[in-house]
This record gives sequence, C-alpha cells and structure tokens, in this order.
Amino acid sequence: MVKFDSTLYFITDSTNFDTETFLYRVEDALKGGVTLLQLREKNKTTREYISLAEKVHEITKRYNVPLIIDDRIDVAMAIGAEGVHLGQSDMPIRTAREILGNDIIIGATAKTVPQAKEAEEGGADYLGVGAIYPTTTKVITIITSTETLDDICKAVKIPVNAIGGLNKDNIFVLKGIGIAGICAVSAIMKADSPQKAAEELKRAFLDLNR
Ligand code: TZP
Ligand code: MG
Repeated sequence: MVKFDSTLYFITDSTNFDTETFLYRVEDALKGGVTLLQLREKNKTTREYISLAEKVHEITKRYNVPLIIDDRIDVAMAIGAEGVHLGQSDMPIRTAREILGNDIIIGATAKTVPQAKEAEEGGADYLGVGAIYPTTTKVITIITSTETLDDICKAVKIPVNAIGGLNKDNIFVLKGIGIAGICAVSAIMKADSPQKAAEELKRAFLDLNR
C-alpha cells in the first residue's frame, strides 16, 4: 500500500514534451524525492488520458508514490489510480466519495474557508490552496493570500498544500503556516534537471519547518 505524504506534490504538465521526454522527466522528479504525483491533462481525449495515465502509473508504482488524476474520476477508476483531484467546477467531493468509496484519495481545490470546510465535510483527504504567486502554468485561478491560506489551515483537520508559482527561492512566505506540503508544476517540470529541482524544493520546504 502506497503511503500518503503530500510534502512534495509534483503536478505534471506534458505540454511541449513528447511522451518519452515527459515520462523521463516524471521519473527523474520521482528520483528527486517527490512524495505525491498528479497527472494533470487538459487537452487530451479520454483515450489519450488513460493511455498516458497507465504509463505514468507504471513508473509511480515503482517509487511507491500515489498517482492522483486531475479532474477525471473515470480515468482514475479505469487505471486503478490511487486518487483523484477535483476543483470547484469538477464533480462535487461528496458525490465523488459516494462513487469511489473510502479507499481512494480525493483531493480538492479550495480558495476560501467555506470552500475548504465544504470539501472536508464532503470527504476530501487533502486540499490544494492557491495560487500563492502568479503562475505561468495554464490555469484559471486567482491569488490566494497567505492569510487566507493560514485561515484555511486552522479551519480544517485534513492536510493542506500550498500551490501556485512556488519555487525554492520564494516559499519562505509560507513559514509558520501549518501546511502539510507544497505543490509545484513549473519549478520541477521546466527545470533543466527535474531530479535536482525536486531535491532542492523538498529541502527548502523541510528547512522552513526546522
Ligand atoms: N492551481 C492553482 S495554481 C496552479 C494550479 C493548478 C498551477 C501551479 O503551477 P506552477 O507552475 O507551480 O505555478
Ligand atoms: Mg479540475
């Protein structure tokens, strides 16, 4: 059984990479100590999403890291992924929990305390909160202040991860806030060495809490 640990939550983006390069970079990041991995695809057909998810799952299983599928509970079920991540316009958490049962990880995006509480009450296992900084990753989002992030951490019992524009040089703003971990796309995906980037980001986060 793979263990849930959101310390370094790597969210992938295959845009501009061929499949081989993408998979190589995913594995490289895992070598660098990624603890949770989300496959996030916005422009793939269902068949393409499933096909890529199967390939990524073969890799994550070797590293004992849970694979979370963004948006799509059908894709998660089809490949036996460990979890699914749902945003505010995706299936409601409670509905997903009813369909998926208790053995699958369900993550939720929350930008306010009411959204966070609703997700927790609906059965979410963790929250992603942001964007903390402006992001270059394709996403419709708004900036979430570190004050709101702090309020959310205090309002729920489930683990909370910060997301959005985070890198090793700017996560100091999260010091003292009770987050369980950080999420990153570009800081790892676009790095010359995803392994080194993951190692450095994880070290920077762990150093915050020393
Ligand atoms: N949700 C809020 S910000 C974001 C998502 C999916 C993208 C984060 O990407 P990056 O590259 O780490 O800023
Ligand atoms: Mg979504």
